[in-house]
Amino acid sequence: MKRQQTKAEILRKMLGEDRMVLVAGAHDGLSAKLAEKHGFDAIWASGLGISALHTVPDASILSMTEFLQWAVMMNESCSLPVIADCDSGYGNIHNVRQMVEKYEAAKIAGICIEDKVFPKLNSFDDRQQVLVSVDEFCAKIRTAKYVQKDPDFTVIARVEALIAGLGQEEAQYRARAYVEAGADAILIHSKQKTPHEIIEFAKNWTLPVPLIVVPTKYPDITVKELKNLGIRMTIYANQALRASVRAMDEALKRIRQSGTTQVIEQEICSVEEIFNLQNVAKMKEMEQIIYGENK
Ligand code: SPV
Ligand code: MG
Repeated sequence: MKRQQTKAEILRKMLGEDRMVLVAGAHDGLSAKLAEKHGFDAIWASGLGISALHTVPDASILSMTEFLQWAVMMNESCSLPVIADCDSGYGNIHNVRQMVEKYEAAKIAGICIEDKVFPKLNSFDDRQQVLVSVDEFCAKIRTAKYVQKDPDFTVIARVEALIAGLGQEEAQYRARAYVEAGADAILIHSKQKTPHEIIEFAKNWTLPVPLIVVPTKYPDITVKELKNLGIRMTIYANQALRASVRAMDEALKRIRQSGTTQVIEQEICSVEEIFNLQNVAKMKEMEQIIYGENK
């Protein structure tokens, strides 16, 4: 019998293909399952999303164990590989070691760490972003690569130089150093309202290591345009989160305004749809197998 591919293998293979890998940001099992339903290739266990669910800032407030717990929930809720957003690695190289051991043991397909200090701030926070030195971040990447047991486990290095306003040269310099340190892919992040920074970065990228983008602030760009720039993975990090907040907010407001749920009944999903997402059919199937027709 053919051995089933691991999720780490699936992710690594996708990153090696000449195509755009589409990743949906998720914040729990339900959002991960919906991303799978709509044909995304992988899940981004979003730090912003998991923090938002707990109504705390995306600023290293939750612990690594809490982030891991939610990534595991996503992993178990769908068959897609999960890339865990591991912020700045939850501390120094010793924290990175613990993190890689735990995430790998939990069958998370890959992790992403960013070159910011710990505790971090979300990239769109308007306060000054502080980066660690290239040497310090390279040591974290080398640690992650040294610690991983499965060669397919993916380590993504995220460059925040553009976010911190340090310019293209610094971004390229850092990205190259991170590749040298062993990164399997580079996530280049930008908070500009147009994709000009990403376009310039991608045009100057000559290494055979995949580039990843998160087009939150420059939403006009299409997958086709990103593909033409040589980008290999696009992460829609928080659209499902934002959509769900808007939908819940609207529904609750309208119930209070009108004193009945009838006004929104046609716009919200049915209880049956929830049952489907909960795999109730599987439960019934099990009863059939165990108890047969005439229980
Ligand atoms: C996240 O989803 O937590 C990310 C992407 O890291 S961003 O919010 O753009 O920093
Ligand atoms: Mg994050």
